[in-house]
Amino acid sequence: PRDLQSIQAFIFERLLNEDPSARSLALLGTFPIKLDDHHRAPAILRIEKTPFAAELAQSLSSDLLHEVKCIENNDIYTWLLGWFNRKENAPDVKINIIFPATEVHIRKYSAQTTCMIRETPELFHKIVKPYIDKIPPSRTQWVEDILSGKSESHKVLHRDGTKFGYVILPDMKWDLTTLSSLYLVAISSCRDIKCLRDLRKQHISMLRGVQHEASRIVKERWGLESGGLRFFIHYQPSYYHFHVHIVNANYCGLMGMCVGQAHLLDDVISLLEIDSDTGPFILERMTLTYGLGEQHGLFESMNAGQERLREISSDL
Ligand code: M7G
Repeated sequence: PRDLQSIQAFIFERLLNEDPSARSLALLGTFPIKLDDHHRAPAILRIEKTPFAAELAQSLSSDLLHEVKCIENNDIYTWLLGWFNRKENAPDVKINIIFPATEVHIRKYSAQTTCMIRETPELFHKIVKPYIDKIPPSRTQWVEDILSGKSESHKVLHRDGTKFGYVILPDMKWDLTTLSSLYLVAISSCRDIKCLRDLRKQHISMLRGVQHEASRIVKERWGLESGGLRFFIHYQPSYYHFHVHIVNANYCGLMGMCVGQAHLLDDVISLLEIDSDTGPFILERMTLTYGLGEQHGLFESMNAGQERLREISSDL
């Protein structure tokens, strides 16, 4: 089958696979062996969306988009579905808008080389902690708006109001419909936990609560069985207000799921279980290794710190 007419002779039997990260479908069906249509043989059709051409950038504002539907808006972030043609079909694109975007956003979304960094406890205290402490609160205004109920309140799936409480809701990365790419986020209501390094034994029940409640909700609402979710924590995250990523376990391939940024929640809980009650604490004492883009605000100082460590170890 090489032309439109012979491809249209495909009779669909069943879906073999749906891969949202590869933007592809694998279909099983048949094609006629001869033109009479009585003799058919199995055929696999793998349909893949072609990559965007850079020229798309010019036509987006003029003639390309036919219709959009806003999924949600929070602070400076808006995410929408877009149609290139008539709206009866499934949406062609999901569009995320940051407006007004800061210099930090521009750097985050720019193509860049990643370098692996070994963050010792000393480097954390000397470089990373002061960096986190200097971040303006406006960077996590969207989190405050979720916690206070000002934004996305109708999307909240669970709210735990205890001392180490949290809110579970759909992540901005999700289109709210494609189960195979289901993506939720659990946001802690405790502002003192900035990142992975701040987790202590006392937070275990909150972390288990997130696992338990998210699994229950996802089973009730979307029918995903337990074991169907991957829970992880980013280090370094983009936003220093503690949160857990909750993703369909079969959804792979996003950059943020790589070793070198994602830490499985179960592994973190297991570390906390053997942690000390009074300190020194495991997550403060560990050397954490991660990939850092050269445009990241920590890159220059951390890279210089690494160089110094390399010089010291070669002197020994
Ligand atoms: P992260 O590990 O700090 O950084 O995760 P990342 O964005 O590099 O992954 C923050 C998570 O919160 C990400 O999964 C974001 O998609 C999600 N997120 C960010 N914002 C600004 C929003 C928002 O306004 N609403 C919702 N629901 N999720 C958001």
